[in-house]
Amino acid sequence: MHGVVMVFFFLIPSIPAVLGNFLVPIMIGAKDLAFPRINLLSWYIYVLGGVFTLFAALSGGVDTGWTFYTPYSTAASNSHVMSAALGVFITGFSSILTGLNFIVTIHRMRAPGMTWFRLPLFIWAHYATSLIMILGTPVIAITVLMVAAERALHLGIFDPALGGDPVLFQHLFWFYSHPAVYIMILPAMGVISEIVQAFSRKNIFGYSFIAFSSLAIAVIGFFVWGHHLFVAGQSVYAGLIFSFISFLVAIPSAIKVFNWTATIYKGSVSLDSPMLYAFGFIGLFTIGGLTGLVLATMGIDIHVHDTYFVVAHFHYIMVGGAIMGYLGGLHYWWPKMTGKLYSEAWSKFSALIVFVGFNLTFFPQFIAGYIGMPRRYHAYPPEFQVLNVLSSAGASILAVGYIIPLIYFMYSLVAGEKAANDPWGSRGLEWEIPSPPPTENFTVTPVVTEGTHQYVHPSQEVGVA
Ligand SMILES: [Cu+2]
Repeated sequence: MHGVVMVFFFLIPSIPAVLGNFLVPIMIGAKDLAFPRINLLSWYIYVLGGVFTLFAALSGGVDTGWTFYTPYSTAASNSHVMSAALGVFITGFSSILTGLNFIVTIHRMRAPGMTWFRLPLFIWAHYATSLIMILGTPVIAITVLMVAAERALHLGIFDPALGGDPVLFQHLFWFYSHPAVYIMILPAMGVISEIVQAFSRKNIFGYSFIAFSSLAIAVIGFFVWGHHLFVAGQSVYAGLIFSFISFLVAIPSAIKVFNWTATIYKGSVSLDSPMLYAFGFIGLFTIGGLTGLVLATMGIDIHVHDTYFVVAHFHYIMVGGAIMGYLGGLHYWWPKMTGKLYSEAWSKFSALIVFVGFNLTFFPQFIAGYIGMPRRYHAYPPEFQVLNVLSSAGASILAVGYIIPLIYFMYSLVAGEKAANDPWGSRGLEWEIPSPPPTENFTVTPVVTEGTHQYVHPSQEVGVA
């Protein structure tokens, strides 16, 4: 249930729904998304799906794991698979409608002068994410529908006794769920591109490489799903090809990491809390990405398959990457969204706590997994005890790191100082309108003459507006 809730109801919507809905129109100089009512509809659909899945969680849970693998999910033993799967099915439409809304908005609603190559990199990231949402989400929706149909009607899609194939489910599931990793990480990458420029006082190094690497990740991401089936009886030749293509995804990801680093290099870097999260993202995402290459290597994957090594790897991507990006973005745009400032000292402190707690939680799991601790077991031999205690201690510290922002953000809403239009001294359309922005964002449609983050070198700065 942790996996179902976190993947489908938190990580996938977190940045697009919270930051994207707010920022996509502003950043391109538009009054709102192209279809505001469909946007509201996608919120209601999300809530409805959440109700079904929460019902499954509260009434006993699902014992299949978040992946709903057959034959567990089609066996009659656990009745809550139906409502959990229905929740995922319903919420999928929220993703599809949001992706559609973003794509139409970015194509049709850009202000005069906002050409494709002046778009903020946050927008490119959301454009690439939207493509995956539209192309991938229908597949997971149909797949969970087939599981439900199989359970109810015994059609023989996945049940070998009726002529079905349980591995077919894994193909369908990962055809969506690998690209879904990029639905979760690409928006975070977009956030990091914005933060790195703003807090290094430099325009991005290699704009078009970052923009196109988002599209490359979205496209290549659809051809790597077989790396989840290395031990599922897939042919060695198919495995080799999926392994090779998985290695290819590392290229656009590495392009981003190198370009962010080159942007920071010789920049006028200030270590405000959004930038601390960006540093966290770059380091932790790199560890997550490199261990992804380890897992994409077939021989090693057979050794560490279904161990805590995998758990550690994807949490470095999902938490070290996506959530670091989400928190960084939330801290960066909070003054814009609410018109209120929060405590800089507390936010730096909690960013540090999150970083320490995160690493203490998940780094020991690399070791535990490598020496053989399997996933999804509640009990383990004594030699894994120390590593598990470290993980539990880390998780407690991480929880503190998440609770502190909850407190100072709420405090800032009530008693925070008023935020100026541009509290960070950033350059971009969202920083030229009041905080919080008025309804329909702009009183006059802006005319765009340059890209975002065009900073002047301090020696040429005439005065601060
Ligand atoms: Cu994958």
